[in-house]
Amino acid sequence: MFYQRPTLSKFLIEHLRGAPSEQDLSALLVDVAAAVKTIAAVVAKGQLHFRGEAAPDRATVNVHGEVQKPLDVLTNEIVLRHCEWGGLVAGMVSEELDEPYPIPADHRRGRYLLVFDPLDGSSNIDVNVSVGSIFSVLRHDTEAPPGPRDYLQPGHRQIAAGYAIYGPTTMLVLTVGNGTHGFTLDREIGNFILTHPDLRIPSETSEFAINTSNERFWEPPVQRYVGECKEGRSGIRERDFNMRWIASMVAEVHRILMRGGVFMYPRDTKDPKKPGRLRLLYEANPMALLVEQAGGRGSTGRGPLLDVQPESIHQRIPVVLGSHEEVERIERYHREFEDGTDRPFVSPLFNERSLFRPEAL
Ligand code: AFP
Repeated sequence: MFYQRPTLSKFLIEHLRGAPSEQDLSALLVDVAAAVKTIAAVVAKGQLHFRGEAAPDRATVNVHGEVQKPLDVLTNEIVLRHCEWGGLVAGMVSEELDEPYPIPADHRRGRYLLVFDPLDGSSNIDVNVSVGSIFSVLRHDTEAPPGPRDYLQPGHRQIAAGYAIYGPTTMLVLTVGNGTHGFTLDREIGNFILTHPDLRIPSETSEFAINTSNERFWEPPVQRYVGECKEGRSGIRERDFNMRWIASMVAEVHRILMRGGVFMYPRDTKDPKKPGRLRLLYEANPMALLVEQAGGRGSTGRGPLLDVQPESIHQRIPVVLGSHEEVERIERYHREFEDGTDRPFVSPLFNERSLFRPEAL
């Protein structure tokens, strides 16, 4: 029966029993789950949330110069309120806040740093497509209040990471360092139930996700990889591929955890000032940890995402993650591009590959 499946709390107690120093981690993740339940309720109301009047059109702008939707601001508040009071975190960084959030003086500070994107994919809110929240937990072992530099830890220093996806069902997918596990919100009892233990990403896939409207801005190794996928069985991959693009990273990563695939938001020349669109601390790092804990791989295209030393709290980074074999192939194409050995695949002479395919000779 459903009641025999572990709840989130039971799972955390069992998985953190051997780490007495992480009992606070269990409590923090329960607070994050409570914030997620509140956000799920707000997101599910859609326009009803504004009690009949039109959604407020006061546009605010976040640190990235992006227009903030009312829900961006509200969901940010929800996470801050749920996580600031418990004496578990020393400070927080949010995509929606220019600077790190200090814990109010009337609350005790804890030993963790919470870094989050409260509503990822929010440009999909108005069209009722799945959106999500992404979070990452880092350690802060000193009594002093954290400064910006305390958050600049490489992804392999995360002690927990996860996302919520607000779709037909609300799910919480997380890792505390021993596998990636999925919980489904049972609204009748208001609890997250373990429904997807030990998720594993197939190492091989025939499905890729990328915003192909940026194709002319991609670097040659990405153009090469996507071009081969599009050639399908008529090209060197000798099998057809499927493409998806939801424009909601949480939904793309969730699909990859459920059935494999590769997600790319690579470096492009569209805006030379930006090395990528996605943020390292609260999008790329938590997703890369979840994917690698499920047997996949997270990369910048040129190296492991989890090894990147952050330089600023809102730093952007190129992202390639998913099925191990495909990510390794994309990394190889970047190496071959850098050392010039990819020429036979990209020179104009060979662009018309049909002239040089064995069966065509
Ligand atoms: P928003 O939160 O502004 O909707 O951005 C979502 C996102 O950061 C990520 O979730 C998507 O994968 C990516 O941007 C979509 O980017 P494009 O709109 O350029 O396709």
